[in-house]
Amino acid sequence: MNDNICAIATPYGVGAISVIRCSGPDTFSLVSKVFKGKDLTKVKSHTVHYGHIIENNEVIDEVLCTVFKGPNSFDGEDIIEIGCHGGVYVTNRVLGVLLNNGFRLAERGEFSKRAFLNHRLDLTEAESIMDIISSENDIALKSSLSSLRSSTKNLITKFRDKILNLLAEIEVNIDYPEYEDSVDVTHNYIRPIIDEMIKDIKVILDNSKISTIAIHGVNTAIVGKPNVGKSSILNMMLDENKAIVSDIPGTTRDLVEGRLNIRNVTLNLIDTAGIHETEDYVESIGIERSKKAIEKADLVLMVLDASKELDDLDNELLKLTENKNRIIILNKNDLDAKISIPGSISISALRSEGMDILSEKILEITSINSIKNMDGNYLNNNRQIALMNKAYNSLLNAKEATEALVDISLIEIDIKDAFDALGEITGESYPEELITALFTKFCLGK
Ligand SMILES: Nc1nc2c(ncn2[C@@H]2O[C@H](COP(=O)(O)OP(=O)(O)OP(=O)(O)O)[C@@H](O)[C@H]2O)c(=O)[nH]1
Ligand SMILES: [Mg+2]
Repeated sequence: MNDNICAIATPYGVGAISVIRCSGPDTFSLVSKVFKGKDLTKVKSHTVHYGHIIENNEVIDEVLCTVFKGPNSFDGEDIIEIGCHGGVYVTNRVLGVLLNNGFRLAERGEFSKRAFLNHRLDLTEAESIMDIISSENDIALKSSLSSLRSSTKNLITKFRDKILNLLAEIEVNIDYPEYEDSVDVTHNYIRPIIDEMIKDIKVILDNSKISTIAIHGVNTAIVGKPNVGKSSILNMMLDENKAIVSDIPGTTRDLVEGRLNIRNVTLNLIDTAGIHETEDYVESIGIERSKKAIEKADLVLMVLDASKELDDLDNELLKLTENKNRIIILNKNDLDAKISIPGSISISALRSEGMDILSEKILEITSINSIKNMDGNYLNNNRQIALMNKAYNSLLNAKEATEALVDISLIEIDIKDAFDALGEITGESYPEELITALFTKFCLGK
């Protein structure tokens, strides 16, 4: 049995209004005790009522109460949302009145947890609410909204149903081998079924890599030798003088970061210290960081000075970044060109020329726009992706076992593991303590 909880659901600070959310079996009678207006135990669901919050005959605030009767509410319980004036002090006074009159302060994510436990939402839908709140671009918002409308749940359920069917066939075969109508579950029978699922899941995992980058931003490192114009390029891209530019090699000594959106693609840009041999201690630390930034980058902008011949260091850097998702930028094209490299782009950061080509190239290489053709066939949440990977590996093990002709009752264990991992994504097989840990990552009042 749930108790009665309340929390401020709007951000802490001054605004026009604040909303305090109350939920639990006695919500209507408890709020009615402190609300001077209508008797909220007698009003219709989904209606709004004007009145005052009162304590010891003193008016605390003028409010609007929105009433939702369970189970047709966010968390399936009786809910009242009190809209009061949006000052920190007055909101806390109203909250205090509720706490003095039978409500307990909700924990983080407790409303969403109740919605999950009352089967109003599955885990993917609950997570999508937080993903909507933290969305920073259109792709993130759209994919979280579609997840809230069950796209992820349906995706997972499709695989779970297939696996369940296979598990049932295996079981029938083991338990009733004499039963004539059942299919003969041999290694050759189950292998293609597993193989097809492996292929389908691989597509989802590959798509998810792209969508994750699209949602959280492409980690983009600008790298190259000293003085080639990396900081100038950062400034050009951000359209501000964020990094110091000078003709002294070694100007940038530590990472400089910036964030920008190119037609819905978010880039987390890092300008790095020019890489070269140095005796200078501080500079050498910066160079170490540059190398780490290359390792972590989803995209490397490899900058060369077009007005100078390639030297050993350029070649070394080209080699170092060759296996990365990379764009080679020949900067300083306002000067006489000494080099040309197929597939590279040519710009002048000094004159702010070339941003268009650079943007096009970035959109092309990150394949982020392909997300439009993925038709919801991806996951956008790291927890979900990790579990999908687990299911994938279990199915790979199962497939290998069919090839090695391992006893089918043993292969069944791997298939069952995949089934459970997928169930953890939607919350159908998720331990209680993990549920609690998960929801504490939510906002207060959510
Ligand atoms: N002619 C010309 N000069 C440029 C261009 N881009 C940058 N520069 C100049 O090149 C010099 C070095 O530029 P920075 O942007 O500081 O180079 P950096 O790669 O960040 O250098 P470090 O931080 O020392 O590694 C400055 O004098 C810039 O004005 C360009 O497109 N054309
Ligand atoms: Mg620099």
